[in-house]
Amino acid sequence: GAYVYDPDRPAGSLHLRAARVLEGNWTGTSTVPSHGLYPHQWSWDSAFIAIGLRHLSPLRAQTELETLLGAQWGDGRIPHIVFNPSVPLDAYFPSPDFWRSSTAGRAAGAPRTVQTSGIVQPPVHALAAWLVHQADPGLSRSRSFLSRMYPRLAAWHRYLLHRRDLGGGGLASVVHPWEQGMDNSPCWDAPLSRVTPAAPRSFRRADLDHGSAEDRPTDLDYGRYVRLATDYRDGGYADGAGEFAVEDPAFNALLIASEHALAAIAQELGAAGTARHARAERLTAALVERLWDPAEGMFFCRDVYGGDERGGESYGGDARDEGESGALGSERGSPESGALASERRSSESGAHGSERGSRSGALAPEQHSAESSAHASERRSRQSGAHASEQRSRAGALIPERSVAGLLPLILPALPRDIAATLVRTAGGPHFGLGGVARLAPSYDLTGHAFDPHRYWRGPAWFNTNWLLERGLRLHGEHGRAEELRAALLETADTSGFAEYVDPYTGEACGALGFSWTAALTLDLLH
Ligand code: 9WN
Repeated sequence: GAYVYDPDRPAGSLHLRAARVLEGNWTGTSTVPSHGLYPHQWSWDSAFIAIGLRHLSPLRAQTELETLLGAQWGDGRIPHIVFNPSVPLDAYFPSPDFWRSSTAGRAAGAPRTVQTSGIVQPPVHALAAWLVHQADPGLSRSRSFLSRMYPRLAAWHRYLLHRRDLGGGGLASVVHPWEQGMDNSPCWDAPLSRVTPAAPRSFRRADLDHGSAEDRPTDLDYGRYVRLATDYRDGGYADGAGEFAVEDPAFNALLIASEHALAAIAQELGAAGTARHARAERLTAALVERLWDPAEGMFFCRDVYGGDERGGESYGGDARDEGESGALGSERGSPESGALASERRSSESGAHGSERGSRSGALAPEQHSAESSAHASERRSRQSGAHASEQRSRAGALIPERSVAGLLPLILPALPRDIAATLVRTAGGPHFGLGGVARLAPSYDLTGHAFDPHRYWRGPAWFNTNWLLERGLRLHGEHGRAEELRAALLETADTSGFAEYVDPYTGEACGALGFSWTAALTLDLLH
């Protein structure tokens, strides 16, 4: 698809420079996040990229999502990486020979012809597909874009809401920090501390060839990432057997927002969207019930295996090792309050640990093939939707770390008004400094014990999370704050050279430059 340049925009404008970044990162069928550090296709990157690309070439935006969903597994999962076979194996770690999707993933229905990872990333895809459709409904209809995407997106949500309901409370769990997308967030420190790292010499990090070591996750983090991924692979990518399971507010909020989008897609295709909207509302209620902390005024992650016999150690124990800073409330400096504290107390007293049976999940038989009609999958998902609520839930424990993930449910239309108002206040308060000391919302608590303004997801500000906050502010009528954030995003994208992430105070560029989702979301904000 040819690029559509607006002749009214001056040459060299922000719009043009953002478009050039996407042009440079386009491979012919999809867009790399950045050629050096991330030379393949990434799942949630592609969703954000498509949202920007739709303003330049709706055809490319559709193709971006079609390529990704073309690598979907039979069980419904959308892999977090689709590998480009022409890129050398040692350009990125872990490479296809680590994941071995076409052999190790056979039982889970991994594709035979394309190599992928076996984990997932946040489900932004239905939202992206709907926004891409809206950019050029005529083209979309003429290519049957939505009717081809719908059954795949429905199978994807079904996978997450059933196979991944490891806590039994209706929400999806991530089984690896890479799945949530904020790889080294301090939220993972406690659950990761129970994972024995893989031997440092058993793998070679390619990321350090491109990124500075101070900005990237540590070797110890990588040892644990490798261990979790290896165990998952060696178990045939079957769900429910791993050591790590976390219910994350951002991952689930994106799933719910995408469920609303899927309802809109179903309606566009002539089916009823009401059941999906209703399910999205039920999920919003489950999110509030399981992850909202009224005293802290934000959402927290739930460590599904935290504080039970499986993990062995409850928070407050000393499961962490060599020089890792504590993720514990007692080391946090501030006294705990509210639900978080009582949650911890009950997990320490071992009140929740005996319900392991709920984790195996007696679910409806999976449909292994993508369905042919929107109506059929709508009906089936309604039927299977009944099963999740019949499971007993396990409590686990909330993780007392403030991540920007805990603000992102602001994107949800069915969020109770008082919760939305509280989130807006928390975003502007001392922990996130939005509209105050911070230029953009940091990935992690400015006052947190693990805060580092340059280390990846432990403090720097990212454009995708801030773009989501901007949307959430607008959705809940906070137009002034949204406008301010939009202006800050555009300015920072411009001055940082479309950086991967920035110092939240100064806007100084970190990580890769010419990063695709930064450019794509800039374009979206310009429209
Ligand atoms: C692991 C591609 C991805 C993003 C993630 C970001 C980073 C990969 C890595 O890059 O993760 O998936 O190698 O660090 O954390 O959010 O999707 O841009």
